[in-house]
Amino acid sequence: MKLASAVRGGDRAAVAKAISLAEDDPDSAGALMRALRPPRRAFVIGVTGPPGTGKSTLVGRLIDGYRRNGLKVGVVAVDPSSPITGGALLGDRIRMKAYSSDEGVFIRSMASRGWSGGLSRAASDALQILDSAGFEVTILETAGIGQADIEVVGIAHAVLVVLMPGMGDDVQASKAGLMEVGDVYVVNKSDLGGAGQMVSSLFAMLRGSKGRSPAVLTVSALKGEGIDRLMQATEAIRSRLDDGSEELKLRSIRGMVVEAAKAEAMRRVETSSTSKADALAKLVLEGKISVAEAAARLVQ
Ligand SMILES: Nc1nc2c(ncn2[C@@H]2O[C@H](COP(=O)(O)OP(=O)(O)O)[C@@H](O)[C@H]2O)c(=O)[nH]1
Ligand SMILES: [Mg+2]
Repeated sequence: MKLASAVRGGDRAAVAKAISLAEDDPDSAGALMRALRPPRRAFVIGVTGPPGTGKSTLVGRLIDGYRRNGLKVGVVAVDPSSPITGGALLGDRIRMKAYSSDEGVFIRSMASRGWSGGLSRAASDALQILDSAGFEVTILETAGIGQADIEVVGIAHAVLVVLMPGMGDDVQASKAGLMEVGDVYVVNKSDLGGAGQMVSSLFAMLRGSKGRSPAVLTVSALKGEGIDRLMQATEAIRSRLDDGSEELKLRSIRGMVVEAAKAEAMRRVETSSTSKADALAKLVLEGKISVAEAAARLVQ
């Protein structure tokens, strides 16, 4: 496949085209994804957290840090359609401009449109495309509003949850699962004060999650403070990957398989003929099979 080999050759236009396919045309994207090599090289960082906490600003710092280390960085930012972060979209564009002359950086924004219709699969595909194109670090930024936004960062080797001072109650009240996914909890905007209190309430909340000991760091993405320690934390995870940690590799690939499977199941439901659904419904009506069994057969 021509597009696949152009992507593998690192052709930027091909990468952009391939990601558009992943967003707009699941069928062709499926063929492309099969033609690409299985993911294996890139270190995948997931960045999530409520809107406005400074995720995009922090991603900019990570890009700078990894570029300084000589690594190529690809970013997929899923912008929430919520008007609260309208400014972030503009911010992303400005940042995109700043990197447009650096061949070692590729940034792509996707509109979330409420995550319906397999956007998490599109994001997962985009990360694999960037991997195939030779980006050594890939970053997925999603706004941690709903479960789907947060779940998708499960495809990352390292998950950063970005919060800011004064958010303790919001995080505690949210059922979205931010407290379960993080490898590193970043209290950003330390320049505003109140970060210490936020760190204490984070530790209190994390005490409940057994068997996990995520790091908690304070940074100011705006001022560039604490970024070295954050880089050390992510680099410690990346070195486990380089040491061949199969557990870590499996975790990311398992996440990608699950995202692709969810999208595939949805596609099968949507494209299944009404006659097949009708036939299954009839079997349920006749008491021959359960609804659950009919559902399983529908996606088979
Ligand atoms: N004071 C302060 N503001 C910050 C910091 N990091 C980001 N911001 C600001 O917070 C706003 C939201 O940042 P953005 O990165 O777009 O947040 P996102 O929605 O989480 O991606 C912007 O106005 C940033 O300039 C920080 O460390 N300190
Ligand atoms: Mg953002």
